[in-house]
Amino acid sequence: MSGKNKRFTVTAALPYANGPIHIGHLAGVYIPADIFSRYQRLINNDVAFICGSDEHGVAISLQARKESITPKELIDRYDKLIRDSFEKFGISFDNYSRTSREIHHKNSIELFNELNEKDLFSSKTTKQYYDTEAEQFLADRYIIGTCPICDAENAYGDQCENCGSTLSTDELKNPKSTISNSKPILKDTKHWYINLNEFEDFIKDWITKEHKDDWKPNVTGQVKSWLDNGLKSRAVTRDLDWGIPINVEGEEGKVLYVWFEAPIGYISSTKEWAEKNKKDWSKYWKDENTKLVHFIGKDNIVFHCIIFPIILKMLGDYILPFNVPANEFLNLEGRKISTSRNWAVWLHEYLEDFPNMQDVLRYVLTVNAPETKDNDFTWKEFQMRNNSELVAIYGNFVNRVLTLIIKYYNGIVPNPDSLDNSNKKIIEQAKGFPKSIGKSLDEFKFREAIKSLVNLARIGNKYLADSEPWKLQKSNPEKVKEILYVGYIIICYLTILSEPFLPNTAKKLKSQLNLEEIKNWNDLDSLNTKIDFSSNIESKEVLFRKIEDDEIIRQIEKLKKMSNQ
Ligand code: B3M
Ligand code: ZN
Repeated sequence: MSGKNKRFTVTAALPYANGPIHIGHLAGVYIPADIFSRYQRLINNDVAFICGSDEHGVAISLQARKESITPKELIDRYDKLIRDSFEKFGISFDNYSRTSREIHHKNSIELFNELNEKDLFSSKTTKQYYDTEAEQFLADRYIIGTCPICDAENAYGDQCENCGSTLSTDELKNPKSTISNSKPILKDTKHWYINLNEFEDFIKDWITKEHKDDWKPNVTGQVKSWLDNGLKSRAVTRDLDWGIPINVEGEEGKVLYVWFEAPIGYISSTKEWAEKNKKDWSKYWKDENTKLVHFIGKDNIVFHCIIFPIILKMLGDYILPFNVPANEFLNLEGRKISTSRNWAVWLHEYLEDFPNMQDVLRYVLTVNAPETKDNDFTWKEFQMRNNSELVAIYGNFVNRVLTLIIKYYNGIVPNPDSLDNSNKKIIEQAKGFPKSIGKSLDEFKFREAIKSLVNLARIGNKYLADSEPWKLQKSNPEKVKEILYVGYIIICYLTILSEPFLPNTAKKLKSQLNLEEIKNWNDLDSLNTKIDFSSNIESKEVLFRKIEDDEIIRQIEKLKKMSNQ
């Protein structure tokens, strides 16, 4: 466990406000970011957990055009849906902003002008693809063609969804406009460029040397392949009618490239939070003692490990990311999750279909997270993990101990005068879990951490089965007191250590066990002084209910029906 009042700025990728949140987003980004932030707060560290809706870019304009509404109407609808579903799911952002807000427009333009006035951009006129029918330049997703890397058809101008490569429009073969389907012409236009190539050595030293051991290999590997191909200059402006205008005399119609300003959105959202909470935002972005951690999916690695760090470096007095623990992708029932093909489990629909079962989805998406390779979510496994792990191990252990305490002692936790060596050993074992789980979380190993948590419940179950207190009630009541005291202590550890992963379950248990006194993990060191041996524990509804086959069949049928539409 780190702790001792460190400061973290934790960012989670700003979701595009052009569609709902699905389980791939949760598994890849938002659940690990939330677990990490909750954990750091629980060991007394200062955390700014920052996010917001990403509301510019061609992805927004295209979806609005598809739905025959304005981009503003689109982002207002999805910003609200996304914000509400995160809130109901319990992602504990300190601030969730949106890049259409004035504070971000102002902040982005200030930083663009600062770099422009330092002459750190090169502005040049080049030939860009232009659609003569739609009478507009074709940036990013306004153009498709054959991917120069993997030859996949329908690669976008900025990214190939097949091989994940980040592209520039002029690299596409057989380009076609996604607006009019016509073959575009080349036309002169002026843009502002960052010469990434000038920072190649900086990136190489910073990531492949300084962070070769503490960054995940899937991240450093992707950065290395980018470096092997050589960094090129990239435009930070676009000819678009939707975005943040650069307000340069004679250059009307030019906006900031969404990937230039969206990461700056983390800073804008921090400023907004700091203003509301009377904090100094610069402590979270300019103080060398602050650790900046970006939670993202693998398709955003280049922007968070190369382009944004170079922008921060150019600005001069900003901190660089301490870690970027990017996850791989989550598939669904063996197929890639796809918003356009409606092949997804949407968070807002899950919350309706499985009310008050946020922790079950948190659990399954953590224990099965695509941390080092793409992974698959199936409804069958969702049911199996809930029934055989949460119900049968975690819930069963807690229920058996509390039922016996209520039955034998009317809910008053027994407080034996002494413990025999075997019982002392079990408690010592439980005492080791905060450190081991904390180490896994400090290293962004969330699967390992949550498996260790369930292991603690397994140890409790085995301890109870081996001790069989129900057989000793008459012959050795003192021994029964020891056993149920030890069982209760294990439940206390399980409860407090569950808070980052299963916050709703932890909250229920803390209230049932009168453990509200325990505010953080360090309080576990003086657990006995925090236990109220005078108040009764009452029996409450079970922590986790069984999920029946018909619920899963319904979900699979719904998925197939929705995707055939
Ligand atoms: N809006 C998410 C994506 O690429 C993108 C992240 C921005 S983080 C600054 O799907
Ligand atoms: Zn490709």
